Amino acid sequence: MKNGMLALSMTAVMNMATAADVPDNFLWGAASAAYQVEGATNKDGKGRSVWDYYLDEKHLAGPGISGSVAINFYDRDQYLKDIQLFKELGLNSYRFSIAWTRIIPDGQGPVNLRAVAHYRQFITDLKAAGIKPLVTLYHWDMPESLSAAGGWENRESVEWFQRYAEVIFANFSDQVDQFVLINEPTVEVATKIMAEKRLKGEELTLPPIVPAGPYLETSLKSYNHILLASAAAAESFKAKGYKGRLGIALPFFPVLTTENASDKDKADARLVDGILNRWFLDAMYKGSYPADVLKLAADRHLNIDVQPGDAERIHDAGLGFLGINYYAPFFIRHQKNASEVYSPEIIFPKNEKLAFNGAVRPDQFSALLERVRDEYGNPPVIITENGAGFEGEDQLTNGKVNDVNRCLYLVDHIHAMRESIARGANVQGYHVWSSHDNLEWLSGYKSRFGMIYVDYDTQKRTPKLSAEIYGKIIRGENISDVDCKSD
Ligand code: GCO
Repeated sequence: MKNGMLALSMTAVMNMATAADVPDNFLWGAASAAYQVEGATNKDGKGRSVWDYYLDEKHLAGPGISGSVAINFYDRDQYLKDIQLFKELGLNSYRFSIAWTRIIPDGQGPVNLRAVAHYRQFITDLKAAGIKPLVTLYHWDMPESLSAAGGWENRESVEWFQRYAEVIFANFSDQVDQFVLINEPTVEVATKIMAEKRLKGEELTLPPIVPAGPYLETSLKSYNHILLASAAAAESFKAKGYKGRLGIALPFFPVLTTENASDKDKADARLVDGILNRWFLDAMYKGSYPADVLKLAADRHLNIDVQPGDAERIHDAGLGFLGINYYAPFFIRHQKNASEVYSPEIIFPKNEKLAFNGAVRPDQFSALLERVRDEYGNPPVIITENGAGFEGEDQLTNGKVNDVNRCLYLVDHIHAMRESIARGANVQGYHVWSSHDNLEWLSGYKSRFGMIYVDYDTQKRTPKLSAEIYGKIIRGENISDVDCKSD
């Protein structure tokens, strides 16, 4: 074999993303969230969530854009067809969320049995197709009245959520043995800040996902309450002796600086890592909040409502798995001429390939998984979200959608995950965000993330190239980058 050919075949081997080398009973899945897919926002006695308010009433994503129809996933005729597509794809796991406002329409009052029956039927239908449910209790859709009472900024949210979680466990734990309690605290808080700004007619260019300045206090306070709410739910689960395991889905952002970063850039990057990543991991696995972030809050006299015993309580709740949502790293630098010591800003280096949620960096996915292995005792991990969308990519032409960039993204990230598993990371499942194109919050329907294309006018579904290739990976075929080609 000529040297060149050897190099070529080595590359193909290196980039192979097969289903081999994953633990037994590995979950190969896809994910979605209630408000992004269900529609039927007035059906079966549903109450209003803050997203009904933001989009249906206040049109924050633009005129006529809301979750009132979405991809019609609440409808059984429709979702049965979707489950059939999942089955054809080979999924053995599906992550979806239950809407709090369907189960307890006003957030705190009586339980709505029609909604309980709906989700019980959905779970029965999934399981009949051989697909295991991974059920998220809360994916951003805070009941409107509770949001008006301060939402996660109010310490009472811990009890609000605990009661809701108790209702879910009582009604579903005979059918479901793995629950994700809360989804993506940091991104939810940032999105809410952005929505509230829009309500006032102001616009932020980016959601304040890297909290600084006026947003730091609100963010840290909410993160603490969200972690406490998860701990409280886990205490109830344990006290009742339910069988199964609980987790929380956290979006992690490896924090990078660019070449020639200054000491100030590096110091800000370290704090951003403290706020977005270590804040959660340290509390859960070490029983303390990171000292550098607490000092920053103290120096600024912020009221973040961290009380003695909070972090220990979060640690002692002992969640059974860590849900990781990974999309992209952040590149951080210190803002020019900033008066505050900690004044980070996100930058998008020109040499990076960019998806909607940031730079495409599978190497950082591996680095994250191995950091959790090395610094946090290698807990069981389920990848609860990983995926991408690219400007202008999802075009339906002659009945096909050749989403080559999404396909490459998935192949390369699954490969990176598999390498980390081979190096000992305790990863037990992987879920693509998302099964279908759906409502991307304040961005409306423009940004597509699905493996299944949705025509929003007709609700017709078309599995994309990425779905076909993901199915092959699940079936154990040797897939590499070269398989992601349009035909
Ligand atoms: C989440 C995510 C999803 C998004 C996805 C694509 O909170 O889990 O924000 O809801 O749709 O991350 O941006």
